[in-house]
Amino acid sequence: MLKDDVIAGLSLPQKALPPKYFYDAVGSRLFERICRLPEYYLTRAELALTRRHIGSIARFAGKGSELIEYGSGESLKTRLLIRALRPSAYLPVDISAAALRAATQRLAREFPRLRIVPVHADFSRPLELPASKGRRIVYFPGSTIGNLLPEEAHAFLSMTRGQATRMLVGVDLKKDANVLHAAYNDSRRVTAAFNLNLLARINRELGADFDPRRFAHYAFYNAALGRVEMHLVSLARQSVRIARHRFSFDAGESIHTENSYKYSVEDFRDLAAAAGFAGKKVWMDRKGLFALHGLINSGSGS
Ligand code: AVJ
Repeated sequence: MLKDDVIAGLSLPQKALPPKYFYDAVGSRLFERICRLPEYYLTRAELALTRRHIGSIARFAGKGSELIEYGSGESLKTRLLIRALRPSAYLPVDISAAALRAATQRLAREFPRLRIVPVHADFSRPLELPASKGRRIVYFPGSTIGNLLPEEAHAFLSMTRGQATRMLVGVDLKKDANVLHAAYNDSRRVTAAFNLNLLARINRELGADFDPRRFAHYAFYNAALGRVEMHLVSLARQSVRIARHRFSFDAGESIHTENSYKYSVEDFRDLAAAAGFAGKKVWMDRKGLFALHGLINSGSGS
């Protein structure tokens, strides 16, 4: 599927690669470093708001419910939530088998009585979850939803409507473009390494011959579309071989590797409403950088 997606993406008029492929072992480690960067406020802001509002978040989620998390979290905020919620089961859903295993093992050690049901799946497509034994809450933190186009986010929310009546979604807020720019152009160039690792991964796994030194990390806030875009820009006219395919790049031509949509509270509530969810609660950090939305399935009557 990496191969098919790479061939298809590089065949588009605007070359593009899906951001879910950032997270191989090297990329996952780079992402953890991004989360600790001074410029990358998202992780700290979401953790701060979770600490600050954990009581009301857990009450909204319903103590003792089954907790479904998209993008398996062995993270601090997930552990806070588990401690406060005491879920009857925890179902982490992740595309990466390695990440899923690591999260499961670590949480099993920390919460020996918690029933953990790992689900290895790509949630950019509809998926079936194991049958539930009770009330369920979906947790989708980290502004991962920002990677989806609005129409994809709509489809994802509609799918989860069949899985739980309530949902918690972490969403990065719109803010000063300079703050956004710094977060995706850090001075240590970790984000650049994260972006460029995608080419190295394609070399490793598909035997391609990308020269990552001939591409540059480029990230900017596209205000008209409300998203940060990441690209890899070709520094020269060149061609690259992948399996039996060749792809040509003009100097300055880019591969679009990620969108990171930013939503005001209003924007996100409108998106959720169109997918059948009412925005019931919203929690923020003190600086107003990041939001956690508490959504209720509009048809559920609860
Ligand atoms: C994990 C998708 C929320 O978009 O901010 C970090 C990934 N990309 N730096 C984000 C990312 C560049 C991140 N998400």
